[in-house]
Amino acid sequence: MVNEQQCVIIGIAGASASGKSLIARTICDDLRQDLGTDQIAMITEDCYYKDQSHLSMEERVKTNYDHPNALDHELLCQHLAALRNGESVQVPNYSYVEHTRMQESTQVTPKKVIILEGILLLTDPNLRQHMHASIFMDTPLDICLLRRVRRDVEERGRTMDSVLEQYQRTVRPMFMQFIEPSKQHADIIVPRGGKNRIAIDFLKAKIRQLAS
Ligand code: UZR
Ligand code: MG
Repeated sequence: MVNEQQCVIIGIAGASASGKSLIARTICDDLRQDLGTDQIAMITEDCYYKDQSHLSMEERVKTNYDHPNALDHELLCQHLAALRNGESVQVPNYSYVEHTRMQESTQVTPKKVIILEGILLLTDPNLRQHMHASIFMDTPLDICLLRRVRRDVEERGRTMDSVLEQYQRTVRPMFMQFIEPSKQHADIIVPRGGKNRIAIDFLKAKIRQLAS
């Protein structure tokens, strides 16, 4: 737990396609109306996948993206420390199609509230130290898989075969090894998914209180 009141950091973790981005976006959109448009930002752990521009496409496809080592958590920690210190940061842009960091980045200025979302956020003690509260999306895995197939084919340039192969090879085993055990670190566990309205309202109320 951190004590500084000027920047409230909330972490949302859970399986791939469990509704993390949806709940984070909903909370951000709703809170923007009360806190002011410029007072809340969402940061996605996916932006911190390591740069792989030095690798061939063939090699990039083999990377285990569901393992903590695929992520540059150190850079994310540095960015959180900077934001808490009142400094702006450049969040890398990541391409799921190219499987690497893009040239451009997105500037994030210091905010009252930062909502972090990502599969492996709660596995890292250094990241957990930055969070005022942490949430785990406990959506049933069959629902996550259904949503993942549709999303990765429609939005992330994949074939059905590649999504299913990746699911069996890394997504499910790494969920069991790293993500599910990280649930023990969450303050709140949200069942059913990103449209759980009561959970959203409770979280909004708590964030408002922390930010006031
Ligand atoms: P969310 N991922 C890729 O498939 N390719 C990449 O280049 C980077 C990430 C996937 C990753 C993980 N893994 O399951 C998912 N695989 O993105 C996390 N396999 O994103 O939480 O939005 O589902
Ligand atoms: Mg997401």
